[in-house]
Amino acid sequence: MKNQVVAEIFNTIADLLDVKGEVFFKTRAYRMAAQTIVTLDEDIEKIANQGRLQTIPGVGAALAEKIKEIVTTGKLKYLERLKKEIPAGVLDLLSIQGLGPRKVAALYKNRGITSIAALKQAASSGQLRDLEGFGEITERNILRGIQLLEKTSGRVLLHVAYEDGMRYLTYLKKCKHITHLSIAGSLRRMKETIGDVDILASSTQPVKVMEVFVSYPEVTSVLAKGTTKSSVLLNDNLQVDLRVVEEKSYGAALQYFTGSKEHNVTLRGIAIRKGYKLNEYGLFEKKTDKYVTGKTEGDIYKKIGFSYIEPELRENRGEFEAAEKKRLPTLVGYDDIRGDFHVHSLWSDGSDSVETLAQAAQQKGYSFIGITDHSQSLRIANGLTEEDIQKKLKEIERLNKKLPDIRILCGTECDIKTDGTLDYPNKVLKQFDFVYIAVHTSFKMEREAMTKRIIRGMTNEYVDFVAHPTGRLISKRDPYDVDLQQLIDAAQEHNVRLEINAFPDRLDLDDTAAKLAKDHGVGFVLGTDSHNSNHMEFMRYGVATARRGWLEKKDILNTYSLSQIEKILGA
Ligand code: DGT
Ligand code: CA
Ligand code: CA
Repeated sequence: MKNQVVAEIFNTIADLLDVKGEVFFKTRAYRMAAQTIVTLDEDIEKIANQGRLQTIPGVGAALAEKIKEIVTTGKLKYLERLKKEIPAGVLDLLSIQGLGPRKVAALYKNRGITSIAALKQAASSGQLRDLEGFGEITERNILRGIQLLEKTSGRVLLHVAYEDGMRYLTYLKKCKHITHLSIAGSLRRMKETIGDVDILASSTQPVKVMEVFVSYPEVTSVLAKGTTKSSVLLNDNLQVDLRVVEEKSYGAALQYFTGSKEHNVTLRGIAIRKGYKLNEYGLFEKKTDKYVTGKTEGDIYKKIGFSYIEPELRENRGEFEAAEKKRLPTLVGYDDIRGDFHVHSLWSDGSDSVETLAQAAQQKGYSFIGITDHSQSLRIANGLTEEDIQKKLKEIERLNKKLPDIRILCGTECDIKTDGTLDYPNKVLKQFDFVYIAVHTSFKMEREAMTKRIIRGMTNEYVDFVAHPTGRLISKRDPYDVDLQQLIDAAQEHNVRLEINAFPDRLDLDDTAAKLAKDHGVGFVLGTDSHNSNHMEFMRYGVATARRGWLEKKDILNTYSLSQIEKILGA
């Protein structure tokens, strides 16, 4: 499918136009179209060949022409022209936290900076502070942003590795020499970023399995090929490792290669104290080296004296103690979710209609969907006026009659202003089925002011949930400075649920914050923050984060029955 190619070109155009200083609505059109195209189920080439491009939301005649050119020639002349105006490295600067198009343009035009390395050099030697709109603080922020980027470089977001890993598994499953097959490593633990994908197989014909492994069509280079271990690079540069073991070691190897390393080190220590030796081949008696068990993970944990520990818990964060006391949580399941609370529609900055979204939710087997468009002052996301809300409420009422198998809840993602007041008056807020509040502006406030701001928002009687409570974007933006403990206490006190936002670069609250909040009696909601119907798939990453935060079904409103939810929300 060329969808990814088209989307990438459109995003690059938008970036280039931004740096050039083009008007906002023009770049937005490219970004919206890219966002839609990349998540279409259908091949864009097929749509183009059938002359249906303009049926894609946000694609008009001009964009349709450009898509046609891309799918037929693989290139776009317009992009080539733009690229001649601005060197490639300049766009890299946009990935640094806090650097918007205007600052990037200034760095390029006034200082000739065309790479992250050059920027780092200039910022650390104090050469930027006298540039208009910059200062010593900007320099420090730039260095911090570069550091953040370096910290996660070489790692990919969970959803990228998950999709690659699942496609690879589907391919390997066809190999008849493989008896057992599983994802291992950080991907099995569903960590928020992934270094490389680990796959484990059992077979009596490892050589043949390796041959199949390296012949996968998405492989661009084979880094190593042996009889027990091979490594390849995929066309998106992600590394995948495969280990092949014997049947009797499969459970031990799965346990070992799932990690985390910290979990394994602790487990091995405990095994030794109990008279065993544990490695990737099995559990053995320490004195005699006699094989005790190794076929399944469950057997190994049991022999050492624990109940089974779910992969998402294997981070050495208290799971052994809990397992020993039989107090491990029964984690929320990936199939326990009955609906999505955080979905944007065409009314604000989403690219699908409420009806399309509701039908997609129904297809997923959901019993409800919460449509949460932005509030009035968030102009860049086309926030809704009070008048729009009346129309939206009417539309949802009509659709609820038309689609009796799914309940559409009319929500809002209402901005918290800097003083903690909300972007709609109470007489408007009370008309929604539920109210999310969120920070989308003035991220740089002082800790105390930011904490007060959000807590004041939570005290409003119509507020139900706080969306993406810390505002972080993985590898792109630090959380805003907020006292998490105070936020958690306020959530508990005012009976406001905190969101685990499932959008892959947010996952906010993160796993450790979620655990902390749970330990203080806070309830949760999951929301994908979808901007089109395909984004609803991201729910699994929200569930994963919840599981990594030790959350159970009862902690998460999305697992409740519709009638319970309606009762709780008064909807
Ligand atoms: P990643 O790839 O950085 O996202 O994280 P992992 O956890 O997938 O790490 P990776 O791919 O280096 O290794 C996979 C698993 O193998 C790891 O989770 C635990 C196990 N492992 C690797 N090296 C060691 C080690 O030195 N000691 C122990 N006990 N286990 C290890
Ligand atoms: Ca790995
Ligand atoms: Ca690995």
